[in-house]
Amino acid sequence: MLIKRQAEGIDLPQGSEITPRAVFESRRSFIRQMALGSIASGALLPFSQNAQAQEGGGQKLAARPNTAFVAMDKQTAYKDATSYNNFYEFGTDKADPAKHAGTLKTRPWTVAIEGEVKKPMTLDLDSLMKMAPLEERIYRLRCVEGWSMVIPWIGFSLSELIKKVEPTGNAKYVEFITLNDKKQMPGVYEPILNWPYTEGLRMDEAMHPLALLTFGMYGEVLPNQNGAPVRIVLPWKYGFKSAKSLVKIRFVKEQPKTAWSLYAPQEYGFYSNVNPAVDHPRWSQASERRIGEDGFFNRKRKTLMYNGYTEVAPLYAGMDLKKFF
Ligand SMILES: Nc1nc2c(c(=O)[nH]1)N[C@H]1C(S)=C(S)[C@@H](COP(=O)(O)O)O[C@H]1N2
Ligand SMILES: [Mo]
Repeated sequence: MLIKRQAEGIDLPQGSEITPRAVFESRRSFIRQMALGSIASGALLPFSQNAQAQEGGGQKLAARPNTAFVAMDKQTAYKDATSYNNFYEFGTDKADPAKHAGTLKTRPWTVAIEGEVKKPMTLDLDSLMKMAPLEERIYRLRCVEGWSMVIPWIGFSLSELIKKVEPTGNAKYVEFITLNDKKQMPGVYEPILNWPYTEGLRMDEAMHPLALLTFGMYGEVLPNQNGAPVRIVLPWKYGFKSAKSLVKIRFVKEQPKTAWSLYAPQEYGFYSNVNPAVDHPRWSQASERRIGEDGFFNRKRKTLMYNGYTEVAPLYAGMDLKKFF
């Protein structure tokens, strides 16, 4: 997230709009060669390229690939996905989470499921992970700041958990509450956000099969900087909705307050669906930079409605998406 303290231009997308002539020329020759077929297009080789995305040497986590949820884009390199992060509890620089999240103790860990449910429960991590079979799904994730990644996540649909706790008729929203512990998280000494970091979804959004309760990535358990030991991943929404290191999932009647909308309500709405037609008040959302692809030949790509996950459109039928941003 871009914090306003950093205003004065440095928080705007940098570099890629300015194209020196030499780069422009070589790009043209590159495009010509592409057209002649002498350079293979990465977009046509997702699997061979993806084999190079690699893993990190963490604890392995087995999962069955779910081919119904496979972004065909080239995967982000493991190294990039684990060294360029937003996790403000560990600092606001992109490199901070990888540097500082080593102090996060991810076991023992419990997640409390409470509120408007017939079966409230507090589960340890192993019981939570056994609620449904683990799947690998390759999702794009698009940060509100204008960059994106493509990551092979491991988890199962949040709906699997929701069905087991049996929400009551009063459950209209789900609130996600994350760990707030000064001893483990140096960033929470800074009063940037109203800790704990919280997020939320409307019930029908939470039940959408795309919403992934996530325990791993790249064949391994989640690295701490990516939200270990359990997070949510919502690929059609801006990245900040995908809350990391969850400790509580609460079913509620009213739309919950969320950390970023409390911080700047005019900038970060409750829905925060990826939408290239609705700009952030301080920058355009029409395009994005794919992390790891910002070399000479890569132009910014167009941001897609719902980040390309148009199957969620019925959830928002009839809503004014400028108003409910
Ligand atoms: N608890 C918590 N969750 C968080 C954040 C955070 O600061 N704290 N940052 C969010 C933002 S802005 C983004 S873009 C994604 C980044 O996830 P990644 O680092 O795994 O790519 O995590 C989201 N989840
Ligand atoms: Mo983000």
